[in-house]
Amino acid sequence: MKRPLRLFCLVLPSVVALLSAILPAGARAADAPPQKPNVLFIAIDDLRDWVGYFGRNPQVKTPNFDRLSKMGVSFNRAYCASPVCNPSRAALMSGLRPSTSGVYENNIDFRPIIAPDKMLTTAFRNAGYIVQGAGKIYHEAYRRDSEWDDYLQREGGNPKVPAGQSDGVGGIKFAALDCKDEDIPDWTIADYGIAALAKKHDKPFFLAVGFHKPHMPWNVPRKWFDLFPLASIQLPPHLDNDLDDVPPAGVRMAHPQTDHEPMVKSGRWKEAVQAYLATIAYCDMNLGRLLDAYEKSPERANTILCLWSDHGWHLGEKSHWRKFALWEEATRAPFIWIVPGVTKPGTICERTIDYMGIFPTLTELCGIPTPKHVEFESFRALLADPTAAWDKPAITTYRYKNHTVRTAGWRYIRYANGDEELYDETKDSNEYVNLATKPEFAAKKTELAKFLPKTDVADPGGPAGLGAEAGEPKGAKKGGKKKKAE
Ligand SMILES: [Ca+2]
Repeated sequence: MKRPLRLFCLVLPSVVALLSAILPAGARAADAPPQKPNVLFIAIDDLRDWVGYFGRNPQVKTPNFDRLSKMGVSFNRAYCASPVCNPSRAALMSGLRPSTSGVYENNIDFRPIIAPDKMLTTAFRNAGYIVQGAGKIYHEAYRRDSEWDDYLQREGGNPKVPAGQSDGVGGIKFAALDCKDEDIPDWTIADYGIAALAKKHDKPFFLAVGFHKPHMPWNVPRKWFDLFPLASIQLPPHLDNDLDDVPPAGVRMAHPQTDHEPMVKSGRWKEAVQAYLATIAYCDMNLGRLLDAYEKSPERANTILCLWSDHGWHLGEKSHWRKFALWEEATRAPFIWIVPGVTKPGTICERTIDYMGIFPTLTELCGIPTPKHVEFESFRALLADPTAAWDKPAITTYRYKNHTVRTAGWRYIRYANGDEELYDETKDSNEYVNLATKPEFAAKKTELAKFLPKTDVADPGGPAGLGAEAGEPKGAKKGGKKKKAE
């Protein structure tokens, strides 16, 4: 660079700074850096890959998820850090994996373990954002109001199933109700988001809206059930003997005797599927109300939207129900982003995404320093170009030392006792055939095992969950975290 030009470049920033300081606000607006982007952060509870864009279940009715999907980038292979509400959410919000924090289960209160200053909310507040929320962002009982500038305090309770009416089969709770959409807390939670989006803000905002549905109980107004006539309900693809080649630690996770066997015996499996579909449709309606507000928002052009569900759900696949497992149904979840100026409408990303990337991606997009403790890296490049190179697998952990590694083509599971599963996703997307015992796949297992977490903090809640049941070596060292399970 020639000397006069270089001198000019050195002096220019000082001149700009000086002018900014002396000119009135209106005069320098054109030169001012754009305001940091706002964030609409939408959490869904227990919504598996039964959303239109996945093409996984043709029965689903999700017009508003589909509408959102057409507005931004939808991820086909996004995986939670843990297939359980509290550990999934604590990890996503803190940037610390369950195997690092020891927050493995719902009964482990993360608050004494992970300080508020580690949290995504704190990173945004420190950057000058107004941070507000409603509904379920963290597992309900563990919310810290001190993390938020404002939080919806009264969202109401779920309507009750009338006496004498069946409320489901065992622990799988479902019933069509004669109530109104407004009677369910998610309506009020959406209202909070709608009101916040309608306001003009003088500071950038981080607005978190956490819907409870389709978490159980699957109790929503009857009209949502009527969208899915029982006679038309298809059971999810499954093999009755699918667990035959699953090792003992995996069978313990499936525990068919708890939910699946009673469900089959009751003859109500299709009713349960209908109820989950109905509850997803109810959730979709509230998402639509929120999207209307987002599209009308005065700050729409500068507002990022990030939607995630905390994990997936089984409805009888592998004779398993609920989350609490390391297979595709429990670990994969809907994940959709709109980033003004970055994402292209209606694009699908096939790369494997680990939810641990949410924190650093949001901070990067908003020009906020990513705290050092955050364990993963930003996937901003995939938001800009969903086909960009990306070779990071997604890791999911359930209880102490049980992990799964998901790459584009493979799933590898290793339980605490050393039991393993391996699935070739290109040929077997239902994960029916466990290849882990076949010698010709030894090298593939070794390759995938390299991605397993290097740290496995002992379960602070006591016995190391399935690890212990599955024959964890006696005398395994307990970590320093002393919090008792509640
Ligand atoms: Ca099988």
